[in-house]
Amino acid sequence: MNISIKEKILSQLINAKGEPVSGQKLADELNISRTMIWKHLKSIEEDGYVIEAIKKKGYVLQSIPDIVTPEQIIPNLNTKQLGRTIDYYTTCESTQIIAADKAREGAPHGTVVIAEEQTDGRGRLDRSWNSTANKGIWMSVIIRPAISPQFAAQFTLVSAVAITQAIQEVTNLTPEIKWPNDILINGKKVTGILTELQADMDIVHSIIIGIGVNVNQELSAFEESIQKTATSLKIENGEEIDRSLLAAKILYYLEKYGDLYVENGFKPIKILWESHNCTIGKRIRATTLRETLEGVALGITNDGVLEIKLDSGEIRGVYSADIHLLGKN
Ligand code: BTX
Repeated sequence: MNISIKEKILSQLINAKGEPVSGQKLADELNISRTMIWKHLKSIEEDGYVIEAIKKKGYVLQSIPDIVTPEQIIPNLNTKQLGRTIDYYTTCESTQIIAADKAREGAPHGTVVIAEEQTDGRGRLDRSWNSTANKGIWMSVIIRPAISPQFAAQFTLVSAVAITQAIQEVTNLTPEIKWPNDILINGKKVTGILTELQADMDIVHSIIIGIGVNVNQELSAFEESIQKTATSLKIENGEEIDRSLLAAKILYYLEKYGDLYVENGFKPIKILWESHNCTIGKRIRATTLRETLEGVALGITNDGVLEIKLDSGEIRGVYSADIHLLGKN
């Protein structure tokens, strides 16, 4: 990874955790003049960081802006490959479109595209995804696992488990997973996952996992049509959440469970998924592209397929559907 001088200076200021960092020491270590250090510090301040200069001691980072730049995410990142290359945008149409292009151009496993705002965020089946500026995590992760294309859809479930775990760790909230790709808190959607595949018949070139997490929005930030069904982490626990920390944790668990899945198959993920799910045992309506089924969700198979027991007693497996929870059996 190519780290710029500016990123190196910022990283030193962040790692100093409020202690002064000497300008001379920075200049010596980075082999540039004090004037250049000062210019980089000015540029860092223009990005929203507040830096105090203390005579004879150095520079202290007083506050950091709420942004999801690589400089903010990487110090919190505990991964081998995921998020080691981060492509950051203040605004874009959709991180998913940029990531798809990058994947075709050969971007390495683990590349992340992240934006403060999406003007045309996408959900499944070309639905739109509300992506308010500076309030959520809107990111697409390019992964290149050695699996057959037929197993790629299971990465939606792997991602759901990873995001749930990360939210739980950072906020103490208890999210639930509604099969296959919704994460809910108190029955409202806080996260959407869009898994897209670039593959040939028998080989996966890349999977692009689009992750949208509502983090710091107030209810009024959502379009009226979804105000009854959507929520944010802030609405649920009343506190602002550090988005870059949460993004780093999501990447951590995504790498951990992605590796677990590739090495050991779906079984261990299934157990985790089941422990977080709010679908099994419930009466549901499943709308697939072809039909609408009503019955009781029995569970997921070892392939991640949802089994539904219809009122006729017939058991049907669905691979992809919109699920409406109708209440307990
Ligand atoms: P989905 O098809 O399951 O959900 C889309 C539906 O969810 C919409 O039709 C609307 O009813 C509702 N909705 C829209 N925006 C929100 C929101 N912010 N919060 C709650 N509900 C909402 C889910 O598709 C997949 C979403 C993936 C989003 C990520 S963001 C990064 C990446 N880039 C991109 O364009 N998409 C992905």
